Amino acid sequence: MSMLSFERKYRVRGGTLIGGDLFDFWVGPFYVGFFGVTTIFFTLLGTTLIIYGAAQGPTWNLWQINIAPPDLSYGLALAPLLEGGLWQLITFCAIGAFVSWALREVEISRKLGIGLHVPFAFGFAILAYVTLVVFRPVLLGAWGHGFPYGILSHLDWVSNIGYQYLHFHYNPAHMIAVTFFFTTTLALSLHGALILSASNPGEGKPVKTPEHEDTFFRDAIGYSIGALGIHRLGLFLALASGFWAAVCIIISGPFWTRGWPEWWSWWLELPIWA
Ligand code: UQ1
Repeated sequence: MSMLSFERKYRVRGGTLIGGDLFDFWVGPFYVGFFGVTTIFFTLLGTTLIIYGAAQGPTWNLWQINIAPPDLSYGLALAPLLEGGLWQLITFCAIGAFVSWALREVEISRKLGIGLHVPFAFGFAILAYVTLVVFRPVLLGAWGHGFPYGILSHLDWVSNIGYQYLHFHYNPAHMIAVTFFFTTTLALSLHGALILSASNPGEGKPVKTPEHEDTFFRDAIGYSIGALGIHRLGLFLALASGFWAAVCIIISGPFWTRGWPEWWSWWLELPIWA
């Protein structure tokens, strides 16, 4: 079915989570919906606040612009606008925009009658962000534990947190997260390469079939996970990356305050060495 007649068939009302027919329409190619409106609202407000924050100085250098969270002394209270209050409002807008976008994905999926895998996957990205700027600061008792909004400043924050725990690569959850991130790139490079290889057999030759794809891996390693399986594996690896990334930072501080290398003392203290 051509895309044009497909869209005519599926662009029907219904599937909304809230508001019934209100905002249940398209603008050009884009579905709007109640959550499209809230996405635009939070995005425009948040972006305006970022620009207002940048305008307070001291620089317009894109790399150096920084909007910092409140001082630790403010705890979990609201701070004055120019002393971290902007960061708090921007964080609120960011979460509002991300969650709105996820719910708009849910509405589109419901209209199409497909699964909710896409908003579910995006939910893990939201979880990772909210872990950094809400869950961990709340557990530590101050918004000041959130990361600053700036290109270089957020890198400095990550570096400082790393040194605070002496050597972050000894964080076991960080090890698991890094392993999942790398395995995700391995899986997608294998998958992308395999699909392109079957689709490009050489000029004038017919495109090859999924049997060819299976056979390549059976010949190479004695096992093929299958055309659907590789996508299940890919989604799992990517979600596990984000999940363990969230775990590795939420345990740093709230559940482990010393250097991460020291965590491994449990190994040296095993009775088997005695
Ligand atoms: C695979 O087995 C497979 O099934 C045919 C694919 O689908 C097209 C793939 O993309 C890949 C990469 C594999 C190989 C993966 C494993 C885990 C054996």
